[in-house]
Amino acid sequence: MTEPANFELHDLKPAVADFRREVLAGLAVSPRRIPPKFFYDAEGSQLFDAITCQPEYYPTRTEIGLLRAHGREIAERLGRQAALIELGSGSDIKIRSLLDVLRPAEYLPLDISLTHLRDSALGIARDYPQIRVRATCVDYTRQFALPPMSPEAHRVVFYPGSSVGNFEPDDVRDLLRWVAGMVGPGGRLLIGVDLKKDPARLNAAYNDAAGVTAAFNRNVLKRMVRELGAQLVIDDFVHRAFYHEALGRIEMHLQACRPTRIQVAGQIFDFAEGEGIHTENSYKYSPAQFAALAAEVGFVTEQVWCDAEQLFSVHCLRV
Ligand code: AVJ
Repeated sequence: MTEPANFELHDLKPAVADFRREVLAGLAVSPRRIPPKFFYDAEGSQLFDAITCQPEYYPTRTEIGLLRAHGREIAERLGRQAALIELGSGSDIKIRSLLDVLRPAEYLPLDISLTHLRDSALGIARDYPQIRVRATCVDYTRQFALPPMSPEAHRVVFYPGSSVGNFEPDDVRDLLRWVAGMVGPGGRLLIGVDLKKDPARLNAAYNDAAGVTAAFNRNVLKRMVRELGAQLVIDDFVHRAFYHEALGRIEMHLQACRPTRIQVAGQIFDFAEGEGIHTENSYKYSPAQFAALAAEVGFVTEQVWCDAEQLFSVHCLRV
């Protein structure tokens, strides 16, 4: 099928060499770690989509509920004639509900997962022929140049899904500072942030009964086999996820359930039983905590929407 005229794709996808370098560096330190951005190859993005449908995983459906319930108010806050930039373009439903009320001239989705990005951005270009879709496959945790957009359009950055929770407290300031520059005067940041809550609820969300989160976590090992030719025994690693209340974060690990070894790129990494690889942190915030953090880098909180159960929040910020 030919691509629609209002669609373009910029491919700044990280090379396999970047994955290899970060895996080797992360396995060489103690405790061992692999950054969560490497979950999202084609299979990982599919597994993540499956997570969002699990009954225990409340964030996605709660955020969609907030965007729908407050769509008109959100559109008024964000203003019309905007260029809409989406970081980590995830769920189609979220962005479509925003596009329906915002009707921007341009939509710029950024995502690290190429196939996922292309499929979703192409679908949007076809369904919204008046919107210019400029998709960029990129690791947005590093500095890069945005594709050109009309200078007069005021900019809205949409950062859904509480992906901001993946950043360490120190790094989150750098990220928000960079986003503030992208938003600019007159622009807005609309960001979804998962809330602190009963640990039992959090633990359940990252330990779904169907085992989808476990498969998502272990996919990074499969990816090492597929892309780096690693030799390892997947079944020697089990999924561990728990809420660390003092640090306010979910931690995910791949823990060796027996002594085992990973060979990759000519190097050998031995694991004692119980030793693990730290694969993800997902920080949770209270609305006030997040507003204070954003204020540190110059954001003003205009409005925060939360659901009745206080599970999830959507913040509208300006610089
Ligand atoms: C996409 C980072 C927001 O932390 O909830 C879901 C990723 N990891 N289940 C999250 C994830 C395990 C998700 N974020």
